[in-house]
Amino acid sequence: MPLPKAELHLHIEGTLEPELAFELAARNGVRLPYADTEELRKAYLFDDLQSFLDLYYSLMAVLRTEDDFEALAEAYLARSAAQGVRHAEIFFDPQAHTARGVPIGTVVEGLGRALDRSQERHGISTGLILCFLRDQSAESALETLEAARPYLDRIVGIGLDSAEVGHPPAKFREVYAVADSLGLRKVAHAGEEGPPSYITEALDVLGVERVDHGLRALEDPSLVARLVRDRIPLTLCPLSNVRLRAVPELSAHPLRRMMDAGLVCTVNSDDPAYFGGYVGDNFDAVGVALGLSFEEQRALARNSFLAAFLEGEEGVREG
Ligand code: ES4
Ligand code: ZN
Repeated sequence: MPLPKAELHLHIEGTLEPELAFELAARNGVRLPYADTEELRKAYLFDDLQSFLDLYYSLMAVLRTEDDFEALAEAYLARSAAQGVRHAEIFFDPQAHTARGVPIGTVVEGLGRALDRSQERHGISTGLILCFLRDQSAESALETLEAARPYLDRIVGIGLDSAEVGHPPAKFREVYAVADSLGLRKVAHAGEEGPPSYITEALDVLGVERVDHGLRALEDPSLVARLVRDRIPLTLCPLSNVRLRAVPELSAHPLRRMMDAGLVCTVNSDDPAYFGGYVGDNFDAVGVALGLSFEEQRALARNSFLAAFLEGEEGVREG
């Protein structure tokens, strides 16, 4: 039996498996520049974040209808249930779809169909986190939040993703302030490829409650002290970090050092279709590579519930 866990760092578009991509391409009359799933899988060799993002955005061309987004979310929920996921806070990238002429309502309503029956069918409670693409303008982020207003009852929070370096958190000060006034929870990717100062800025300027990745936090001891003191959770993604070459190999991953420093760490899958595994696979792989005991793995799983935006539960900062 896998450990019960919450998944807090998961891009739903990053769960698009090659088989489903080809199925949706055929259904929608979209031509993919790969002969078959095998050839597509061979393209999953990345040098860095950008080389992954290029493929990630291009493959989204197959996602067009509510049915497509429903199928995508249903497949993720079924797979993650088998790996012990009981709660999932799911990122989505509306700008990657609206830019292609797919309205945000199609995305949210389609995903929502699968999420609405998730508790009953898979035993997984869910929430959506709307992510802004940081390599797009601050104005576009504000327009996206406006377009999302009719769907806010489905959305627990906002996040910030895509190409990090050169797009510091402060660029999005205004949209985070508006989201805060709407009662949305706040997270942001920071310190994946970008410097530790981006983590500090996400806390100071955006007021984030969790940091996505935060991998480079250890480079700044005063930042580590602050994250420990304020019990700010980090959503780490070990297999992602190896595939995108943020760490050279899993045995060199800083997770254990971060846990030993007293940081509130969680383990997540990021884009499981692209990075070689779902969240249980991440636990297993990093557990072996770093020699994590069962107790240590259980602490990581417990952290995931404490760090979740679950109503009426004891939160990590209160507990
Ligand atoms: C992402 Cl691994 C990663 N980093 C930043 N943005 C992303 N969007 C999807 N996966
Ligand atoms: Zn991510």
